[in-house]
Amino acid sequence: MKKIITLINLLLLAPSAFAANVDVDDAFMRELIPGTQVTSAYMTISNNSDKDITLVSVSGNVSKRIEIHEHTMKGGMMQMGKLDSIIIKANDEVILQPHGLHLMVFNPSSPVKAGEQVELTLHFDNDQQTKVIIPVKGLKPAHNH
Ligand SMILES: [Cu+2]
Repeated sequence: MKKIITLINLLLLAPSAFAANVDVDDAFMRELIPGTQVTSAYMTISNNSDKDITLVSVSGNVSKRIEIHEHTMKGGMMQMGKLDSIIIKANDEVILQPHGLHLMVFNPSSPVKAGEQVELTLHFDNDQQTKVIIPVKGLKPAHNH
């Protein structure tokens, strides 16, 4: 029943949008580094369908500008570049993680502190989209033991 309500909400909000057949796991946004206006977000996106799906953009409630980025090594230097999209192959997954693919979040409208939750919407080709609520994690991993 819950799933039906979610689908109806999605249709009411955006009549042309359809929920994408993907799962998002291990998602989090990094706390904003003090003194900067940029942070990043990571997740694993699994495509549960028999067709390739393309992530074309990401929007969120804390930023008007979120870009898909990748890190690459060039001449021994780590460089960061913007991607237009990410293809997630049929029944496969793509991992966004530190030092690899990531979402770059520019000029967040709030400080984005550890413990908060933020909302992201992943926009795929064919008007499909998936909304996720993800936690904000601190700059350093917690060492509690
Ligand atoms: Cu980046």
